[in-house]
Parts: sequence; C-alpha cells; structure tokens
Amino acid sequence: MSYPEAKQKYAAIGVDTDAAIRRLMRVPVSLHCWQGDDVGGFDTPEGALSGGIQTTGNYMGKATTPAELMQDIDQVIALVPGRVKLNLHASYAIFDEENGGPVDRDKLEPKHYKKWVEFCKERGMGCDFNPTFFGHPMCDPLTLSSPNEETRRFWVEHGKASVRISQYLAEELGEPCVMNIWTGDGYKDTPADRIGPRLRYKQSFDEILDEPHDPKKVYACAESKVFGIGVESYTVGSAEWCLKYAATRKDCITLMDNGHYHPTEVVSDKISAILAYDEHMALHVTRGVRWDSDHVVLFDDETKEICKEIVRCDALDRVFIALDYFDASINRIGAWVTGFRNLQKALLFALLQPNEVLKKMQDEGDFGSLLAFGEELKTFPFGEVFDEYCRVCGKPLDGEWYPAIKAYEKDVLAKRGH
Ligand code: RNT
Ligand code: ZN
Repeated sequence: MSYPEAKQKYAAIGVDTDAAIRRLMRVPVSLHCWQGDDVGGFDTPEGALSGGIQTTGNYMGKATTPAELMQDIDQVIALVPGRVKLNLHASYAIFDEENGGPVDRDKLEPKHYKKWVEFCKERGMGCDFNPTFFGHPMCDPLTLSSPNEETRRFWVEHGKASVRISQYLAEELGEPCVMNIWTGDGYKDTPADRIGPRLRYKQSFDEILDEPHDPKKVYACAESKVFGIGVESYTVGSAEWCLKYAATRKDCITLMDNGHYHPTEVVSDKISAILAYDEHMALHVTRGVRWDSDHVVLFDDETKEICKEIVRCDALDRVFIALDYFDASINRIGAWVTGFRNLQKALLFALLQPNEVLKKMQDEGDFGSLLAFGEELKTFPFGEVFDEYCRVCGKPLDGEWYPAIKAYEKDVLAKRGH
C-alpha cells in the first residue's frame, strides 16, 4: 500500500493524516543524555551508581568524554524523526581551564554548561535539566532528607545551583527548561521513622524552589518512585508525597515515570486526573521490567495508551514528554534510537485515532461498537503514515536506519577501545 492509499483509508474514518504529521513535528520530546554513558556523567571519577538505579551490561564503545557523548547524540538525532530537545543531568557539567576547572555539585554554575548551550544552539534545540542527587560521596545514603544537616545543606545548595542553571538554559535557548528533582532517598529495610525524612524532604524542596526563578521559564518537577534496588522498603519521595508537594506550590509540577508504580498501576490512567487540576505535568516514558524501571521504550500497549491520553486530553502543549531508560547490554545508540522512534510512533498512532467518534460511542453507551472499532483501528495502515512522517522529517524510514548503527559501531565505537 502507498501513502496516498493509506491516507484515503484514514480519511474515510475522518482522520487527516497530513495534519497529524504536521502536528507531531512541533512536539518536543526530551532526549535523555544518560543513555549514552550508562548514567555515568563527567563530574566524579567513575564509581558505582547509587540511589536505587543501575545499568547492566558492558557493550563496547560507551561515551567517556563530552566530545564522544555529543558525537553520539548527533548520531541519534540523524536517525530519529520529530523535534528533539536535550535532557541533561547536572553530572554532565563540562570543566575546563577556561571555566576554572572542577567544582563540587554545590558550587556548579551556568558556565559549566556553556558548551552544552552551544551544542543546543547549533542544533536549534531547547534543553531540560536535572540536579543529580546520586552517584556521589555526599549521599549518606540520603540526600535532601538526610538527618545530617551538613549533608542536607550540601544537596540543597546543589538544588539551588540547578535552579540557576535551568534559568540560564531557558534564557539562552528561548525554550522553557523542565527541571526535574528525583532522589533515591529511602531505606532498604523498614524504617523506625517515616515522617522525619519526609518533613526534611519538604523543607529541602522549599529551600530549593525559593531560589529566585521565573516559573514560566523553569518548570520544576517532583518525580516519585515506589522502590529501588537496595531501597526496597521505604521511599521518601513516594507518589503521595510528590502529588501533595506539587499541590502546595504554584512553581512545582508532577512528574510521573511509568516505571515507578506497582505492576498493575498505569500512568495512562493518571494523566487525566492530574490535568483535571493542573495546567502542566511531566512524564518520563520508560519500560519497567520486574525490578528495573528503565528498559528501552517499545511501541507497546501502555506507551500507546499514554500517548493517546495526551492527545485525547488535547494536552500536547501541557504535558512535557521526556524519555528515561538506560541499556548498556546492546549498542547504546541503537537503544536510544529505538526508544525515541517508538515514542514517535506512539504519538503518531494517537494522533491518527478518530477520537471524537470514539468518545461519542462512549457517551452514547455503545460500548460494543467502541470495542470492535478500537480493535479494528489497530490494523489500519499505520506503517505507511509513519514512513511518510519520516520522509517529511528527512529521516530514515523503518528498515533503513540500522545499517548506520552498524557502520558507526565499526567506524567510531570500536575504535574507542573499551
Ligand atoms: C530513577 C528515575 C530518574 C533517573 C534519571 C537518571 O529511577 O527514573 O529519573 O532515571 O534521573
Ligand atoms: Zn525517571
């Protein structure tokens, strides 16, 4: 089937495929820099990840310098359709002689991200930011909820520095910066005091967000989690804590990571609940597999359902979409591109649903038709429309891009010697 034929099939059910393609081209999706180097960063000597997250695998050619990571990100950008925004962690600070050399996380400044700003400007991208509350000797193991005041202060200062850096990124790049606060604070075993850490966490968040900033430029988020590896029994920033915290402040929104809930809970069902109250929310799109919350995103039912919800709520401008996964067991760039393309597919698929017709069936109580039609929509000629989307974006179609990954592996990754 050709694209014009597919277009006609969709037109027959009232869906304009060209309009869907045009709409999707304007939706920014935040590309997480941390898939390129197993969440390593550049600001501390290589050590174990902490905070309940872990990468597994040791595939060749991981990026170990800013130049390598930038080169890899360019390779990803070359192979994905859609509008890319960069997502940085504070640990990706670039220190050099020009900016005075290394500083600790509580002393980070905008100048340590100047090279990233240049990188984004050259590519016409915005940039999101994340303070990094893990993989550092000052995790005791708690950070913002630590009973040790010296530890807590260090991390609050890191948070405040991150607000200033986020404001700088937004101003330099002319696109809002989503600044996400996630920590792995919690305990392996049942704690004796659950409220103490949560009260200190609240105080720390308040101190960080009281750092002057423009909430139309910096969208601060609180990301919750249910448990992490080594942090199985208690998480300070639980779902309830983060929802309630975001509700207390006009300058904080909810970030939901779909790998951070109980196995039968779905984020797709939570989006409309948040949007009924809040103008904005943010997502980390990922895939949970048993204990791991960070497998490569697939074009699977839940990813589709999340995207359908964003579209059906007419909220493509209200929900900040970011990716969050890290797989070190396969070609990292192939993993990055696969997940990004799958999210683009899910968004396009959502934009190609005859949502008004389906809604009418629901409102009229015609659930038999809704079920039958919903199933038929799954076998519409979606692949042709996705091909056309890639063509319009000037990017390789499915079936055309993996050879570039193989060539890059041979020409670049294999020569890195690790
Ligand atoms: C961890 C959280 C968090 C991190 C990134 C690196 O469980 O999902 O968002 O993955 O900040
Ligand atoms: Zn996340």
